[in-house]
Amino acid sequence: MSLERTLFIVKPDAVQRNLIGRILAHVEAQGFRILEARLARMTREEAQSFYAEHQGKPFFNDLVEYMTSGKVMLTCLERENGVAALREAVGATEPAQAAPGTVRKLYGESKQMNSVHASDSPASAEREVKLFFGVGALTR
Ligand code: FUP
Repeated sequence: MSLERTLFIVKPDAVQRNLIGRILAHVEAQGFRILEARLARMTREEAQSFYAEHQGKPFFNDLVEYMTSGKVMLTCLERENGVAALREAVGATEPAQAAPGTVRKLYGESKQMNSVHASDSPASAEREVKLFFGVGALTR
């Protein structure tokens, strides 16, 4: 295992409910280091590009609408085995099915408003970190 970087986003529903601090404290307590962080409202183009793999699915337009509905907290996190470890810390897409103690179980409201995003593979992590923080965030 080695240090890995991954993209973690506190989504609009959680930002709106004042959960940024609690959610970042939760992942920091599990050994993730915050390398980059920026509060921003995604543009429509950014959200469409970010979720390009879901283009054409029935939930795509609603998903883009939701992700651009308010500010998100964009972060790049680093940890040993970071990509898989963060997916485990975040839990299943549907909060009702997420394991106890995971971020989505604790804070998620629905499959769409599930409070956070975590990259699903090393390749996705690289693409997503680059999209929001530039290629330099992968090495510096
Ligand atoms: P995840 O990797 O857990 O974020 O989940 P997916 O990549 O499968 O889905 C991306 C986002 O699309 C989810 F966070 C929520 C949304 N989604 C829906 O709103 N409805 C669905 O049926 C599936 C996903």
